[in-house]
Amino acid sequence: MTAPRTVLLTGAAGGLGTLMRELLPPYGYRLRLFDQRTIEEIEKIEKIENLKNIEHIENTAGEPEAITAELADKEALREAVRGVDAIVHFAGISLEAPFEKILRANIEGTYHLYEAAREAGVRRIVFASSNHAVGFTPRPADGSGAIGVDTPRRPDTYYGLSKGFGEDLASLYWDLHGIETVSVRIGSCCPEPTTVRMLSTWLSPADAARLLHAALTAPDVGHTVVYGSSANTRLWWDLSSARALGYEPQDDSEPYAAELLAAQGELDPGNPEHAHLGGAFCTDPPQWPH
Ligand code: 15L
Repeated sequence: MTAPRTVLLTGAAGGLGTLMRELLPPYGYRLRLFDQRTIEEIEKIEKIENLKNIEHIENTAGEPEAITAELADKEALREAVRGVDAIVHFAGISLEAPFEKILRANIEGTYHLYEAAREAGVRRIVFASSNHAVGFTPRPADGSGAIGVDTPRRPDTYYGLSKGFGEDLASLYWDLHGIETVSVRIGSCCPEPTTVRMLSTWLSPADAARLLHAALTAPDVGHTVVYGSSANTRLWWDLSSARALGYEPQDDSEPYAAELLAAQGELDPGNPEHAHLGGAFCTDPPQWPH
């Protein structure tokens, strides 16, 4: 696939979106930003026009443009996908929430996005799936990276369930409509690991950008599922399908291990929170605040 130039980034004002707004453009992408939050939260862009409930922001050379709308807004989505070469789909609820909210934001929202992509002829999507699609999978005792992408889905929350739906939707739109997707089961993407669990699940922001670039440019991906982590010494899952796209992780959480283990201790296999890939999502999931 020729390198996509213009990429729609949904969830652009979120945690991951904020990191990738900075880290993706150096790979040569021009980002179009999409988020339901007020555009003031998206920096360095200038408001030029209001149209109904869609805010169109900036369109001058070299700067991104932005649209503030919900994924349920089909008109806004049509506008957002027009002319883009690919989509990176981060938007939605990224923690646990009542099913009705997950249904609207993650399940219906992702469906609306794929429909807009199909209508506009967009050929490649990178979907932010999550380790929580398989969160109730028992964790390996070591860093053998033994959990493959073919492990049966065992969602740990409605949130994880919605990520499984997104992966299946991607599979359907590949088979039916020829839209390619890389579904990335992201581990824990943050500047530094802050828990012992994250020593296994951590995805450094720089590696996240490397992985997204590989997912956007690898040829003939059809629908490919990959795990999204750095090359952690204590990795639980298998990165081979990500590496097959050309992803070469550069970071490892191990330099943080001594301090985190001294403060928190080793994971306890007898503790249900520590016994599964999804960690606390299996026992007391963090709740979406909105
Ligand atoms: C996720 O899917 C969440 O969106 C993120 O907030 C983290 O909790 C991450 O998983 C994780 O498992 O650490």
